Order: sequence, then C-alpha cells, then structure tokens
Amino acid sequence: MSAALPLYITSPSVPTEAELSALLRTALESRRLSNAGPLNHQLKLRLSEMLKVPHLALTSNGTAAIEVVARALEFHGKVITTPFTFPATAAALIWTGATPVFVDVEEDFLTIDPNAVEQAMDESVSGILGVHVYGNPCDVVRLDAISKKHRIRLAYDGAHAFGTTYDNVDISRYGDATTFSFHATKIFTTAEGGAICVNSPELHRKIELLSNFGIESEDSVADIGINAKMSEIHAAFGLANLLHYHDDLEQRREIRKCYDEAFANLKGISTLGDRPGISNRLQYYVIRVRDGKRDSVQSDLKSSGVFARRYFYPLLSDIKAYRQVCPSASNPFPNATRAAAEVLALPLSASMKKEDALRVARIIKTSIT
Ligand code: T4K
Repeated sequence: MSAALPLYITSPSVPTEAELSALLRTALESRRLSNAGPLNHQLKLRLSEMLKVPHLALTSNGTAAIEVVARALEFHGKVITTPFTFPATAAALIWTGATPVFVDVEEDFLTIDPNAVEQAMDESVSGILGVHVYGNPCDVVRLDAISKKHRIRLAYDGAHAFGTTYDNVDISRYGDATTFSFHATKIFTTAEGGAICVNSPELHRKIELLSNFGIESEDSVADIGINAKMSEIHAAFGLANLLHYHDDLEQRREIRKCYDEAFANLKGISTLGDRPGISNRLQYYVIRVRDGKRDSVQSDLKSSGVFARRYFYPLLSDIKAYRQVCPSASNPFPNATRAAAEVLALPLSASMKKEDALRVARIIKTSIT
C-alpha cells in the first residue's frame, strides 16, 4: 500500500494551462500588463455580476484593500476591531495611521461582539472594522445600528467571505465597504489579489483613485494614493479560475458534509456553527478541540502528514509588536482567548476526496481518545 499524500490546510484551485494561456494571450499580444487593462475590466464585470454588487474595485491583495478602505473612509485615531484575526487586519490600520482598539468576539461565531464595540466607543473612535471570521458574517445588523448611532464609518474585512450571502444578499452589501482576498489560499484565487465592494458610487471612485496613486488624469493628482492595482496576469488567472468556481464549491461542500458527519457526536470536539441566514461558508473547516488537547491533535495530524493550522493563534493582542502600539491589547478577551487555544482549521480544498476527510477525522478520533 502506498503512503498517503500530505494534506495541507488548502490546495489552491488552478486553471488548466490551456485555459490560462488562452486568456494570457490577450495580455501578451497587446503588451498591456497592468493599469486598468481589458482583463481587469472583464474580471470586475464578471465578479460584480456574480455577487450582484453595484461597485467592485480589484486590488493587488487583501491587505492593500484594507489599507485603501481605511484611507477612503478616513479612519484616524481609534478604530475598533478584533484581536481574533490574521495580522493583516490590524496591521493595515496601523500602516494607515490609525490605532486598533481590540474588543472581544462572540462566543458562537467568533466575530466581533457588538456589546463590546458599544462599550469601547468614545469620541476618538472614527470607525469599526469587523472581520467575517472563516466566512461567518459579523452581526451586521447591530453593527450597522451602532455605527449610525455614533456617526462613524463601518468596514468589513471579508477576506474569508467571498461568495457568502446573508439574508440572500451578498455579504459586501452591508457596511460602508467590504474587502476580499484572492490569495492562493482563498476560495476564489487570482494567486495574489483582492477586491473592495461598496454601495456608494462616490466612495467607489475614491477607492479607484487611491488605488492608483490618486492620479485623476495626466494633469491632476487628486489625492495621496498608493499602488494597489491588480495586474493583467493576475486578472487572467482569476478569469480562468472562474470557469471552475461553482464545481469547486460543490466539492468543498461535499468535504464539509463528510467532516460534519464525522464530528457530529465526537466527545471533546465541537464544530463551528453558521450564523443563521447565511450561505456558502466553505472557506475554512474549523473545529474546537476541548480539554487542552488542541496542540497534541495538531501534532498527531502532522505526524501523519496532515497540516492543520491554528487560525488564529496567537491573538494579535498577545503579540509584542501589537502590544507596543495598541494600549487596548492588555484588556481581557475571554472568548477570543479561549478560541485561540481551541481552534484548529482542517484541510479543505476542491482537490480533496471524501477519503481524505475521513482519514483526517480518523486521526483526530484516535488522538483525542
Ligand atoms: N484578513 C484576513 C482575515 C486574512 O485571513 C487575510 C489573509 C488577509 C486579511 C490578507 O489577505 P492577503 O493580503 O493575504 O490577500 C495564509 C495566507 O497567506 C493569507 O492570505 C491568509 N489570510 C492566511 C489565513 O493564510 P499563512 O502564513 O498561513 O500561509 P502559508 O504560506 O503557511 O500557506 C498555508 C498553506 O497553504 C501551506 O501550508 C500550503 C498551502 N499553499 C499556500 C500557498 C501560498 C499552497 O498549497 N499553495 C500556495 O501557493 O497565511
């Protein structure tokens, strides 16, 4: 019997060489490689239609997308966010001159707790940056009410939530702006890339401007922007990947179902639930391992060639560099702290087979019993 192949947290969806080269030919023949070329235009159109969103801008990655949004919404002073996230969320705030104020997350969905947001509110808060953790939306209704009450802007880091709908509309229709990541590890990928969705045409224009150095025309630089543009090569990769996107989702759904069944009544393990009203939470499959056994389960998986990841550990509030610039980091975050000690993201990708998921579940069962 041959040894099982290693399984990573993800394996990117890739187009075939023929699919990609057909699209790349446009860029190669025209020698148009960047700066709002025809492939960017096509991808923008396809994604806006698919998500049914009014305004979508493409970016070089999900981190740059947050930075552009922070500038476009004029975040300054304090911005309330969560310590239970990938470093990019808070780093983007700090790089654009704001100070993250960390607050705790909700126990069930691990998204920012609206009660904690209310409690942290003061006059120097200019915005809220929620994170749709693992594709589970924040409590968008309550956060919307809080941001309106305090007259501050509300943005979402939706790096994990591409294609998620809430109450049958795309998740990016909530708040002032939502960012997505199209990194290789994401459900829809352009290798590196991202997007920003907004409802307001004025805000969209500002975002496009800021993503291209603030250049309005040959004669005018209207703002202090940066380079957050997606290249034509990355846009070609995205367009080619869209050919398989729905099949990929189906396969991910199958794997998720398999895991759900395997962990349904397993003592010591709980799975993360979906916030009611959402669809398509297929970016990450996350379990919580109780009784302090998370790290030994991860290590047993690793010994068998299964590379699960502790997204998100450590909490940003426990990282020295963040503690030095975020006074709020020394506050207690009981829900986030417990989650950081228990969560384990298991391999999930469209190239996995049911047998792979069953193998992962078997190792976990043996490890915890
Ligand atoms: N906000 C949130 C909430 C995020 O999670 C992220 C990114 C962002 C913002 C920022 O978006 P981007 O600026 O990245 O667009 C990975 C990703 O690099 C990162 O995009 C992602 N979140 C994060 C959750 O995961 P690492 O350091 O865990 O990646 P790495 O290199 O260890 O890769 C994980 C596994 O994926 C590897 O073991 C194998 C597999 N892999 C990875 C790559 C890059 C492949 O099979 N092929 C590949 O090309 O951060």
